[in-house]
Amino acid sequence: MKGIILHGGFGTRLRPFTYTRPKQLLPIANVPMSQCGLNSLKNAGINDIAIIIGGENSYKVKDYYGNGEKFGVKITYVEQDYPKGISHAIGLCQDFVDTDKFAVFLGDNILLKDISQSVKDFEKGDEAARILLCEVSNPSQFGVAQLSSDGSLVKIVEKPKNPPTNLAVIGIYFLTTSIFEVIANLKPSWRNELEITDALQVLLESKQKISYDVITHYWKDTGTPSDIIDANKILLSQMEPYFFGIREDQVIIKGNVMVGKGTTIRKGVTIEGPVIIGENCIIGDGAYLGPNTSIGNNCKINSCSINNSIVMDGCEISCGLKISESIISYNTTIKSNSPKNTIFTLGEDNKILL
Ligand code: TTP
Repeated sequence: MKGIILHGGFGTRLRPFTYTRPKQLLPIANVPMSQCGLNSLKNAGINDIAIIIGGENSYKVKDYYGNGEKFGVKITYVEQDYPKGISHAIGLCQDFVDTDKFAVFLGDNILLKDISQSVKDFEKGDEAARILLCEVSNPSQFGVAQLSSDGSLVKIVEKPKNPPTNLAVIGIYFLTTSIFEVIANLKPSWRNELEITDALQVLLESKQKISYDVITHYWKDTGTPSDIIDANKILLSQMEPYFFGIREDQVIIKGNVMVGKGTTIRKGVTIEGPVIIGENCIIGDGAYLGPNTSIGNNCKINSCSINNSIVMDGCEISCGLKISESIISYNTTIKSNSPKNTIFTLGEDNKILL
């Protein structure tokens, strides 16, 4: 079986971060979110993977993943000229897929479930597609599965006002080449995209079988900043502690803390896990790093408190502030001698809540 990871899209809900890089490269627990999909495919024995890229910053995806060797897979890049929808992106992979069955992973989906069994069942079976469903409390915001009395999938309803079930269709799809003919004849939706739910619906209407697995593990479609903060918390809670840095005297460390090499934790710092700190950071002078916090590589953090937050590589924060539920992008400096007199040099769409 082959694999496809979707790494394109607009990423409008994640501006300003997506002005400078594709959202799927944003780090969660210090790893680009799309690596969750790549690892998941690889763990299920899928090593031949196409990554769909698009937009002027897509070279950053190639820079990171390269030919896949470092990650133990073989990567082919497929360019999408404009985000015309998930089905459009899949349709571009026909040559790559050839006659194989294939798994599609949306690069912004985090799933803490091994998909190996679904892959095995799909490989053995004769169905046209297999999907994963997850119970959600707000089904009206998703594509939702409608099931018959014998439990078979009869319909997928997009963002229903009156949801037939609370089972959302998540962003991992197992498909056969029969989808390509469907996509070739698909009409764009009201938002002018070729939708995956419409393509699956056509399969169902032409009496082709779609099987499904209901997952009960953590799943998140990380489309917004609060989704990313939530996923960061969950991924950190799953990590085993390690400490490759230097710890001075009078440092308080509680809970699971992961510290990379070359990082110094100075006297007087308190860290309350789960917290991950990357390599070559200096955490000093009155810093408190609270639960559910990821600090990237090469950061300097002094005299402030940070919890439930993500600070990316190369940031310098020394401002006496309590920072919570925040995402601070690469190479940001926040400094202040007095938090009341602040000077900001910020790009578009930043949100500062003091
Ligand atoms: P979405 O999150 O639905 O769309 P988006 O990425 O454009 O974001 P926003 O709504 O905030 O503007 O996309 C789901 C996944 O599919 C995501 O990983 C991006 C990817 N994608 C493509 O690769 N190509 C596309 O044409 C589209 C629409 C999405």
